[in-house]
Amino acid sequence: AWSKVPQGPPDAILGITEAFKADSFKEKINLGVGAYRDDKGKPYVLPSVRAAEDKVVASRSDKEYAGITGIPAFTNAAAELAYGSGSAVIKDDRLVITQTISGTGALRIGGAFLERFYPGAKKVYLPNPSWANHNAVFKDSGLEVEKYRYYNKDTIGLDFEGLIEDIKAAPEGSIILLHACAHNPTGVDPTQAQWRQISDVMKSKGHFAFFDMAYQGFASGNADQDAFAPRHFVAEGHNIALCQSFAKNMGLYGERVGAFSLVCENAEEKKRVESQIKILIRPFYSNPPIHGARVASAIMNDPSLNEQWLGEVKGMADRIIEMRSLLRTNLEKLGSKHDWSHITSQIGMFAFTGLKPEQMDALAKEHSVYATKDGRISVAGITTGNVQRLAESIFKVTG
Ligand code: PLP
Ligand code: TYF
Repeated sequence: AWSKVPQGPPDAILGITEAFKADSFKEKINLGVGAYRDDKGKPYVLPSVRAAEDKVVASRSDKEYAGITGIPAFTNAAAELAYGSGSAVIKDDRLVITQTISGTGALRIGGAFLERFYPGAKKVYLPNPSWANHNAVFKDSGLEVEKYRYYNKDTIGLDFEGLIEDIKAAPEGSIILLHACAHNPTGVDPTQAQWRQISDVMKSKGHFAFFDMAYQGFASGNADQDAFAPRHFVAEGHNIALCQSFAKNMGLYGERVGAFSLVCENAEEKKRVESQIKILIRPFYSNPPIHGARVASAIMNDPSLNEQWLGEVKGMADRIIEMRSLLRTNLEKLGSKHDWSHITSQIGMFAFTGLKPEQMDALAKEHSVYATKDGRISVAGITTGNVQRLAESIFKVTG
């Protein structure tokens, strides 16, 4: 039956892990996939997650199905984390929120809801560049995908004028995808002043803001600060969509814990929208997995565990900031004549080095340093033990 099925290409990001594994060099460095590592280069399970997991196991809960929209104790806490405790949209009962299969699942449910119900053109504008999977998720949801200018190659920074021009030029009522913080892959975020302008322009055009927040807490180390953009949009009257992932900030990657929410006009609209979200999810997977959501819920609903967790998120964010700084100073010490200030000004898990595809190839072939061709490196893969060899390798391929 499948004789006509063509061979597909491997995933650009996950393929790097394969190449890394195949390399026998002892000091090889994997800066491909965006997953946090400790300073020994090992995956890190947060102590707060271990403690919450112990609580969940000790509770000897049954394994009954959750409802279609997941575990309420989890989604309620996720909403407070994203929108702020005491947020008006929660109090006014106009927020629809559902548990999802991590951030990707949130995007996919959001895509499907827009495809079915968005009253305007079924076209979503992504920043250029964006997380590679955005394109695939929205296309598979039946939406058209367009780009708006975001990154300026020459400044290795934000092309703010281009962004505003493109958002202004998009037809009224367009769907605009925004990375809430720690833009992947560039690590370049708008400032708060720029977010305010983006909000104003989008309001004047009647655009719909669709936020992807995969790194809350991971960018600055402060979860409230990282949620500035979606909270500001809501305060300005935007009825936003929001995707949340707990993969990075709780290190729950494979547990697939996330949420999708929609701010509605009022409680009556919320009820209608919620009913359709359920109808949409039911044939997808009926209801979400429970274990990871129970763990996240145990953390967020216990004040002391919650405080511990926020401290651990800050610890991860701080280690990344320190590695950025070490990489930059090592490059400068080697006498590199390039300006590496973007390595420390960028934010979040990734640095967009500005290295060309040929230079990335040379890094892999000659130095066993693996990362994506676009020049993105996962700073979370840098350690005090490998940063010097990394700097030397980058220095050698960039001259
Ligand atoms: N959105 C962005 C921008 C991401 O970088 C990621 C993960 O790398 C995700 C969403 C979703 O990840 P997950 O499905 O593991 O939560
Ligand atoms: O490194 C990145 O940008 C992500 C990592 O299910 C990732 O693509 C890998 C698997 C997955 C979600 C995100």
